[in-house]
Amino acid sequence: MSASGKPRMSREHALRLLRDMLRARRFEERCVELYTQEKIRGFLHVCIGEEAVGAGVMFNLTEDEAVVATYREHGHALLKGISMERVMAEMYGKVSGCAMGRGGSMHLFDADTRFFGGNAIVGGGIPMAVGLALADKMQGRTRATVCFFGEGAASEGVFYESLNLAALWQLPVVFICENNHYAMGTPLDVEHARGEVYHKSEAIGVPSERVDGMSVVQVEAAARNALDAARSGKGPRLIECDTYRFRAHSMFDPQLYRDPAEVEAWKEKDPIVRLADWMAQTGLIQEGEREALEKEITEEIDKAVQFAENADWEPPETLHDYVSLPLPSPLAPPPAPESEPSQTSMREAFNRGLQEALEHDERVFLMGEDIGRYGGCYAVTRDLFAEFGADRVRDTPLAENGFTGAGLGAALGGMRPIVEIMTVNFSLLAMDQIVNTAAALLHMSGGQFNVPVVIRMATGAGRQVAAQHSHSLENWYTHVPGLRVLAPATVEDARYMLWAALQDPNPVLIFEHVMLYNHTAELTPQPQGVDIEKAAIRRTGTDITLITYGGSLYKALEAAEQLAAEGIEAEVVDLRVLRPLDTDTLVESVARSHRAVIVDEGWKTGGLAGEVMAILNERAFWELDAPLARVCSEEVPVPYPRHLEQLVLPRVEQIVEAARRTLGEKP
Ligand SMILES: Cc1ncc(C[n+]2csc(CCOP(=O)(O)OP(=O)(O)O)c2C)c(N)n1
Ligand SMILES: [Mg+2]
Repeated sequence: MSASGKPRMSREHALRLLRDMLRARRFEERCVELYTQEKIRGFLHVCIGEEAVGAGVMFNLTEDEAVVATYREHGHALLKGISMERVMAEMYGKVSGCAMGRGGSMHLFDADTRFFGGNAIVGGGIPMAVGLALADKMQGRTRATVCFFGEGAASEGVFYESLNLAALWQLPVVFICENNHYAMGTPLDVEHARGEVYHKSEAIGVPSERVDGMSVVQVEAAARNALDAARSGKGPRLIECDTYRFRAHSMFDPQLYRDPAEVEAWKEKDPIVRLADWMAQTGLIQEGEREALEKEITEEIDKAVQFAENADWEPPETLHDYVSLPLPSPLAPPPAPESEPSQTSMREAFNRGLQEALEHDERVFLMGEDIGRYGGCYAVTRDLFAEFGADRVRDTPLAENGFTGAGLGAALGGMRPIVEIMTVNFSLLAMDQIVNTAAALLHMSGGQFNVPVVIRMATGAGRQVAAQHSHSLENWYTHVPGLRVLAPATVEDARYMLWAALQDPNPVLIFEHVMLYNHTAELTPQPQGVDIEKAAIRRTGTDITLITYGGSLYKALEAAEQLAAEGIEAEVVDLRVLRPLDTDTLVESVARSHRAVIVDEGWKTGGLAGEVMAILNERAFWELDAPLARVCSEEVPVPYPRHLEQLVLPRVEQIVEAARRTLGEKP
């Protein structure tokens, strides 16, 4: 603003803002047409009416500053610098699109311009932006990350969790709330008890302001200040842009919830008309220039449509590409393996793995609740805070979805975060980030964004902590393509799997059974490390195969000893890697023994044991001499009293009995 209070702006500056808004507007108008022609399918959410926000914010961004957006992000994607051709091809679902056509309208991505999506989970991108900013701060970079979301997202818990993290850690992130007064058909006064989002963020500790989002000049000025603050180490900022969408929420929306007169009233504030009129009045735009601009944009759109029309569909053969990236082969050996065998508890083994990773890879940091000052709720991270400090052993507030999302954002930003979630029951609060984002991102982005995050958590029952701390839900994660799921059950795996997991370019979940933390055995040094791809045969035998993992391994081994006393030699296979399953080892073992019992602390219905049985049915049916059997937990929430808890869990005598029964069956 000039001293007189009137905006002062160069001709180029104003022309670019006008051009940017017009590009977004005309592009989306064409998309609406193409939608009615069924060239574009799925959900289509246009931001027509809201262009001043994207244009104003993007104006001052540098190419390497990251943007995280929503499903209403065509304008943001174009203005961040993705070519219109690639965006349009993505709208068509063609392989030349900016996400290989796999994402469509709601999932635009581009690694070159650091456009991280396109996120169709309302609020889902907010912690990712926090993590990207955290990675920049930890790596000493002075750039900002920008995160767009609607006022609807500001009702989600993850909004509060993420802003709190950004404020606590003073991260260089600028939050842009596009308050368009509706979340689908829900008006602002039904969404929020107090409609101004900036009050909420201010209360959290993020300096915030509200601007007229129909004025690109005001948005741009506010964004410039916020970006400067973020870049200069002053921490996060939030700008709430008061704006309005002129069209329906999506193409399926008959707009029953709002009065057409209200829409017309807002159209009077059209940000494009407003800027263009002002430019005409002040002589910043000359006769004929607007027409020339429109013509240039129409030509660009025509070209983009032509490009999309001519582009190819992804061939079916590459459907499975980029579900996961391959592991490096060979894996690098651990940098500091033990030199001598020694009696070691699983807890110590995990701790040493973490210590080694922190010491030998400066990108590694730990993040989670009570992992630092408290030493970890199961004391796995004990002493690491004292050795590595608060930055690298980072205590978080109680915010599973927020800090897990920040972890994957930090992984995208070049770090190697190890996120600890206290127990698998609590990980359900973070499932959105793990399943909807971390696991899907690589495929959804057409191979552009992999998420090398490691997430550790305790699992299992046996400590009388009842129904909300005791379940074995790891098999829920084994359902999800894109994740690697590990279940170390020996001291060697506990000690060395982490180093391998950190080399995985994909998200890895490590499940640590609570009853194994005190399990102590001689740790045999593994100078080459351990693999994270194969199951392990922990005991050989040819009469029957007992297949298990995690906390049930030692029950299966004990059952095998009891069976041996009866002259039955059981082979015990430790799955170790729950996804992707090493089916070859299972099939080979069953081909030798012809009988199998699967032992799984999860519930039977929909569980991992059933999956293993199905695989053996598909791949080893003709090797079997008896029906497969399984021993799982009783189908009840785990109760508190010890006698009942023990009754729920797989017991050695049940395994022995199942094996005997299986051996008694005649083909
Ligand atoms: C977690 C989640 N809940 C519900 C939806 C369905 N949904 C999609 S958009 C939307 C409204 C979001 O409103 P807002 O955040 O204000 O963004 P706007 O659409 O207004 O730009 C809803 C409820 C979703 N995609 N994700
Ligand atoms: Mg909204």
